[in-house]
Amino acid sequence: MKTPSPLHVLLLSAGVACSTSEPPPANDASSVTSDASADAGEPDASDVLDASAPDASEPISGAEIFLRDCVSCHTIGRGDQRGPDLNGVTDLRSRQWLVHWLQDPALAATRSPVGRELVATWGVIMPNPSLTGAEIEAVIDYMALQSAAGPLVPSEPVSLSAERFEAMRQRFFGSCSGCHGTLRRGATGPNLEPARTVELGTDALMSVIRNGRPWGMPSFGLVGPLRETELAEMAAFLQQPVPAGPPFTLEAATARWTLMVPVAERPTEPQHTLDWENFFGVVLRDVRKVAIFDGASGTELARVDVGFAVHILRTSSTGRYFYAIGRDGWLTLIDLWAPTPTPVARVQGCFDARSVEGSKAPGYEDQFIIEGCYDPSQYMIFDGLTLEPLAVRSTLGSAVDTGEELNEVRVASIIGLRSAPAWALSLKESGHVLIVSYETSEFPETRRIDAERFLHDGGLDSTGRYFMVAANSRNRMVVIDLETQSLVTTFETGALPHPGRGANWEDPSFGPVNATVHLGEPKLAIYGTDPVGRPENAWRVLREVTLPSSGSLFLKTHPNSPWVVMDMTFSTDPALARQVCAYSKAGGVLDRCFAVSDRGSAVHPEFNRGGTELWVSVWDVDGEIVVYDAVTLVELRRFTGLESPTGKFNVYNTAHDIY
Ligand code: DHE
Repeated sequence: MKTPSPLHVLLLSAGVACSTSEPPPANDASSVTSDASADAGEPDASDVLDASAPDASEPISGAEIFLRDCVSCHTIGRGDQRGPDLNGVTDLRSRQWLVHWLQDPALAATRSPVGRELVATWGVIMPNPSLTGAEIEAVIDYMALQSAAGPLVPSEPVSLSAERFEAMRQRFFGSCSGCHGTLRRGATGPNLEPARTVELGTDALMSVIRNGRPWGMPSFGLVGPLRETELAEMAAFLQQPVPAGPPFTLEAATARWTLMVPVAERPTEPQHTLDWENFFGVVLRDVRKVAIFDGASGTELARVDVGFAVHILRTSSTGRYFYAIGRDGWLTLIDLWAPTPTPVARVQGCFDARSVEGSKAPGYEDQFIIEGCYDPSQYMIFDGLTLEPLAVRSTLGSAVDTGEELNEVRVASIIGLRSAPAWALSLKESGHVLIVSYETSEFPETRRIDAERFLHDGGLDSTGRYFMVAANSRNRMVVIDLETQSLVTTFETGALPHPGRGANWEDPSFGPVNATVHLGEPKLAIYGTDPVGRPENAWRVLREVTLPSSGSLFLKTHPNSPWVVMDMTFSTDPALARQVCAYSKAGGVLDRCFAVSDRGSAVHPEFNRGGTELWVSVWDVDGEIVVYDAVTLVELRRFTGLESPTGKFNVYNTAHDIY
């Protein structure tokens, strides 16, 4: 192997790096012959899959390469998967064609008629397996031999002790359940219940987990956290029935609630002279901490311990408090008026959570907090100043489209309305937007708006009236009118839209617009948001801009910056994952993409309060925050020594929904 990353090239479409090697012959479609053995030595029979374990000192065999890199998408004799069944492929294509294809699929896909046809049929260019010449010969020999020997039967799953089953359950919870669901029914990622995983088989599961896939699945075996021995254990775990999770009650939350600083002991005005509305909270994802920076001086003011793999921060309506939500459901309230930012209360509302929001309606500022849970399917409401648990409700219900009763309905994004004392909750599996009122202590659910299944992340338009949320595995954006509390429309943008909170600006031709980037294709899609002033443009894609890669997570802008800036964090090309791109609002074009660092991945652009600085995280164990001038995009400074910095949240912009 030339590199440790056999599947590290993406490639849904444009922006694919080109190679200089020769393309397949132009007449390859007609040159398909049965010449598999013509110019290669006879394969060794031990290359068929049930061969005994390999000797580490021996070169890797064709069978091993196939199992390691190819079975995630292909079978031999067991039907098409993500890619075609390769049974008899060596009879169908010439050896020369296969060699060219395996050397550089992107080049072969553009230059050869068969390649073009394959891309049109399968909708994706095969990732480059990065094989040496000898490995290519070996894998072609193996495909011929296995086709002759009969269907490739998946390996038996390894047996799991109760202890290893529990370890894999925890691993799944930590790394996989966010996309595939705690009950493995699928959402952003596909269904992983036994009916499907047993059919896929041990080898295919191991290969996908090890190498990732171009449409957003990380390569967990190559970049962590799974070790090679754990791949087999995870593949075995996934083929077993899904373990049911226990409930999480209000009493359980109350038992886990700690009030460190009672309200009466908190200051009534800021205990420092700093511009606390320009503080940034930076998530240090893997070390359970949030770093708080003074945006003006760049000084790190505090590092606060919060939950396991802390996910995001939100601010209270006034901005005085940061709310930190961890994937383990722990919620921490941090007081920014204390002499140094200090945690003042902590509580756990469920086992697995992603979202949190405060009460924002006039007269209710900072009074209540809601936590949206992934597991169990519920939300919990707390007192906004003490975190005392007040109410818990299940979100279980039926799907908007099929009416099927669901046993998992996770809470994704939450918006605090300003026009009414209520929150809007995106219910992922069922496809509803739920309106929960905090006008009375019963916290009634006042509306359940039918929207679209698999709701995920979203934000407001510049007026605050419309909530635009991605139904990402439906490739659509959903628009909710928060004033009438009803669905406006849904519209398609591209493969797996992922806007974060989106970005609002004035397009010179189209008026007020918002936009999303995509996990599944290299595209920025820009759509109109003004149904009153520009009804002809509202809720339709007006501009599509091609990015160098898919795998984007977030985009941001600020009224004072000429740029909309976006990342490509989950690009399978590590060089592109380190870049961000800047779209010119005035020019209507992608102006530039640039590397933020020589390591890790660039993630989550965020502006300072005045819109004069742009902050970007370098997500790496040896991570950084890189600060740019928000007009010139010249680097101003770098904060180093940060472990796995991901999201960062400016107090003023978060409190006032400026993005
Ligand atoms: Fe997030 C927002 C869920 C993985 C960083 N993420 C959100 C929201 C949801 C969500 C529902 C919207 C919250 C809201 O607005 O109320 N995130 C999930 C997942 O289910 C998923 C895909 C997988 C998982 O296992 O958690 C996931 N998220 C990640 C990451 O891996 C990221 C990049 C790094 C990390 O630290 O976890 C990440 N998510 C973020 C950030 C936001 C976010 C920074 C807030 C964006 C903003 O600008 O407000």
